[in-house]
Amino acid sequence: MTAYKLGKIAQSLVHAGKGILAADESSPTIKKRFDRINVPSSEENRRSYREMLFTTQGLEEFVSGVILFDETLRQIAQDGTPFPKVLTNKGIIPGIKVDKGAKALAGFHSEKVTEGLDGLRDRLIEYRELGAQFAKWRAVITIGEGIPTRACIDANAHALARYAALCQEAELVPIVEPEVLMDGKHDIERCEDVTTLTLRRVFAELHEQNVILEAMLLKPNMVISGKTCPRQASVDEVAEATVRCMRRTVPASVPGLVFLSGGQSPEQATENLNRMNVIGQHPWELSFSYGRALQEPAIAAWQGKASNAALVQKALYHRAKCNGAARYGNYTKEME
Ligand code: 5MM
Repeated sequence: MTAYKLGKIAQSLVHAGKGILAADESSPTIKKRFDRINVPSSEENRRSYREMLFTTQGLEEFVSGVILFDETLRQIAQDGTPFPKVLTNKGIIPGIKVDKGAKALAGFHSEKVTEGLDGLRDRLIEYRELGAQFAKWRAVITIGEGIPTRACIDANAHALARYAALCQEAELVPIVEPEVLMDGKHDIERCEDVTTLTLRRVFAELHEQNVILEAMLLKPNMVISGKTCPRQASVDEVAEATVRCMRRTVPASVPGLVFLSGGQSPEQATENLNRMNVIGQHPWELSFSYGRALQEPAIAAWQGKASNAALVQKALYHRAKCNGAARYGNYTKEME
């Protein structure tokens, strides 16, 4: 496949009015989500919950792609259809999380580096055969006293670039996700400084590793106040700071930015995305790749009961629709 064709997939993922559903929670993360509603994280519960999400009627109006976890990519719907086929039948592009998680960075306190490069070339070939058309790798940068260190940012940026190059070689569109966490009491200015430095280092490494920018997507955090910062920045401040930071760091040849929600409430994540699109003309599409901000109300509606399937799907459809409107800057609180 040519870079041109990979670029077309990247463009389809950021098609007007649509974004990505991140349903790639690893086993420990999905367990945390299920624990909150007292539902055991068995393989069947994970399968049936995700089948409800993927078979939501009309999801394809607002969702261009779904990121899956290794287990989910191999699972099948009740009628025997493999999940990747369930999605492509609806015109939704299946993707796969390929990193092996953020692990302690040796020699540094409380910082992490994402692992998973060993054997990645072979895994990517298998994922493509199973139907994935794009991939995702998440790096985690923590803000705190004296951190992040330059060494942590550089180690993660290098791994992200090596992953992205391998994806393009295997004919998968890489989503590059350097997440600066919103945990902590830092203010929005500190988040902007750290996000700016992180993205500068990521794009320098992508360049070094010959990654084709037209054939990838960036999944950044928004520039936002730390969760426990006494002064929470307004929607206008978040939108302005995020757009400014992205304009200073992300080349115009990248087709789209698919923001993560990072622990924002579903409404807050929609409102912030909407405001950025209201600000207007950008060199890239500004879209979403939300996990919690799309799924929180759906999981709450489920409570582990198959009889709640219609409520789960209604909740997911609603959030997807609101974010679809935010892609145009057309979201209003009345939609809630
Ligand atoms: C859905 O969660 C993804 C996988 O996380 P783990 O590897 O920790 O299980 C995660 O990468 C997610 O795609 C991003 O963090 C965006 O999700 P949010 O909830 O922040 O929008």
